[in-house]
Amino acid sequence: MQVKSAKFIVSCSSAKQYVSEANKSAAPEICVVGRSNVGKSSFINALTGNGKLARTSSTPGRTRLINLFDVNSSLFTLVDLPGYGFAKASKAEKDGWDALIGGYFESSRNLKHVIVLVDIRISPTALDKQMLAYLYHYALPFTVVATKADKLSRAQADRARQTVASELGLGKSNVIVFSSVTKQGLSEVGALIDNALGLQN
Ligand SMILES: Nc1nc2c(ncn2[C@@H]2O[C@H](COP(=O)(O)OP(=O)(O)OP(=O)(O)O)[C@@H](O)[C@H]2O)c(=O)[nH]1
Ligand SMILES: [Mg+2]
Repeated sequence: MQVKSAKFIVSCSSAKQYVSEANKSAAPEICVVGRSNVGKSSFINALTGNGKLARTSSTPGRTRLINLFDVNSSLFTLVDLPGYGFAKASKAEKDGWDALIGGYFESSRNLKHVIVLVDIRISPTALDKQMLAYLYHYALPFTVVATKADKLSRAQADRARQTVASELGLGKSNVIVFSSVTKQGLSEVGALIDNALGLQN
């Protein structure tokens, strides 16, 4: 998969709004989930080769809406979800995010694959495990991408990949080592998306 064009479509503040937007297109969807500040928006920018497409921030909890991006003129829609587990969020904010994320998974009809981002330096949290349990429950195919690998040496990253995989009960091959800074892992993610979309590669 080579990204030729990537465009922001719309931000949705409710699952209802997402449904009405999604109904306008038959494009398959790939979504990105993960803990707040893990690097979801940076991942989308790295993948699309557009550093300014998704808004990134060093302040956790930046993305508060469901953001839709068109890739290669309806080849697929990339979905940037708000991060979970932002410790400083109020109860009302947390409930709002849960409703948005849960509402998205329950109403998405064209979702082909979920990319679960974890920080390669941090053992997956209870919330990451809960997310995986949720994805198994709904039989949604997913792959774990361990990002920020540029913060570790190659050897450390390889060990960390093993830790992340075993913590989540996955084989090592189900965890892609990635960095939005160095673009390490980009071709593996591209191949994964090709597969998810049923494209030849
Ligand atoms: N070194 C390094 N920093 C990264 C990487 N990915 C993201 N970051 C940094 O991590 C911070 C958070 O990145 P975002 O992409 O905004 O994270 P997010 O998951 O979208 O965050 P929320 O929308 O708040 O949930 C920013 O300061 C990024 O520059 C990476 O691969 N390597
Ligand atoms: Mg974000």
